[in-house]
Amino acid sequence: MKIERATLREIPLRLKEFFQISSGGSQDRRILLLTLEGDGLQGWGECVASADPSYAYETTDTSWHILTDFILPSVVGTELHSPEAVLDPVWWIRGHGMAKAAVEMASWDMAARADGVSLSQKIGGVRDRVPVGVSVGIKDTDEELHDQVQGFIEDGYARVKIKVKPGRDIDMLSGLCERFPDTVFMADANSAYTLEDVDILKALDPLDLLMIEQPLRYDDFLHHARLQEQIETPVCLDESIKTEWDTELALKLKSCQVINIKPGRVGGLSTSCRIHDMMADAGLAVWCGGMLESGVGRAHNVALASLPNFTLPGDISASRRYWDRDIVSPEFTVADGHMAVPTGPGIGVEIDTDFIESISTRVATFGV
Ligand code: OSB
Ligand code: MG
Repeated sequence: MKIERATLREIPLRLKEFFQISSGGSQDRRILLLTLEGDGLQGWGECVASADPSYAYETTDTSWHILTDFILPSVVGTELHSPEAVLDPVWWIRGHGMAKAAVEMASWDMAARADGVSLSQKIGGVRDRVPVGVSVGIKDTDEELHDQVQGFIEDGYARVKIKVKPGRDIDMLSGLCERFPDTVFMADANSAYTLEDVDILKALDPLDLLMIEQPLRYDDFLHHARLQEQIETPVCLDESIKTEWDTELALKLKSCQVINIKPGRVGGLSTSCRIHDMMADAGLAVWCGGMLESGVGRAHNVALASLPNFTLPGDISASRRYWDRDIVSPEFTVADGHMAVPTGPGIGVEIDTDFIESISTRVATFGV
């Protein structure tokens, strides 16, 4: 199968509400969508970069640059022997995993469609529905937070992740655990603490949180290991894990007990599967994170989360948690703490191309 053509589009999508994390926040997402075409087939991918570099160094604009100036001109016109190999022509590009992932994931979708199987089947998924949770941004008041959490509990999410930062941590989380004693909570600090804050993080032990995600620096492994020695709550790494080599290092150093795999962060589904396997071999669980994706990215995430070792609920929420109108149909929904894995060919959802074209702010096309 040859990759005859690639189309990259930027679309603005407005979140229903501002999403605040310790390092930044956003409401107006600028999402890049990639379509690969060849042999009468299409494959879709989404780039998870944010508009600003507050989560990772990549942004919507760096991704556009790397994709249009380097990756797409080299990949279009090549033979797609396997989805893993699609990026071989640009093996020399360092980093930029989010830009690369858009291409890699679109090629998996295309390859699954070529075989007439769902993406989940193509990558070895074993579940027809996956446990899902929700990620709640930082709120100024406990009242606001409790109201929102109450709503998500009513929606049936299997666990609730709370964004934390210094000053919005111990008291806020204690209040939540007291008010909602039957709910499984976890926290995500997006690197807001240092090892000097160990007493704050230790004080969370009695709350029995499912885990604490990325408490320390985005690029740190050693201090996370030192921290894990001193606290009971399992440490989960997000930002720190960009490759399988990062995973090897984290396992060797015992920097974490859990990894949040985001295919869009680690360069795609092939690396995601390898990290999944490495963690399974180490006897450690993984879960699928989210980057406030549109329905295209969400469809990839749900397929990934159907692999055997994704035993913990993912940050894979219903379309209506994010958007007034998603770009796929049917929209993703949650029932009984689970989301159904699409069964149609490839990512298995219908993509609303008319809507996408009508809102695109820029388009770049490569190939005939
Ligand atoms: O740290 O997991 C994170 C969103 C944007 C950037 C970073 C993170 C998040 C989330 C949202 O937590 C998860 C979702 O997509 O629902
Ligand atoms: Mg995170």
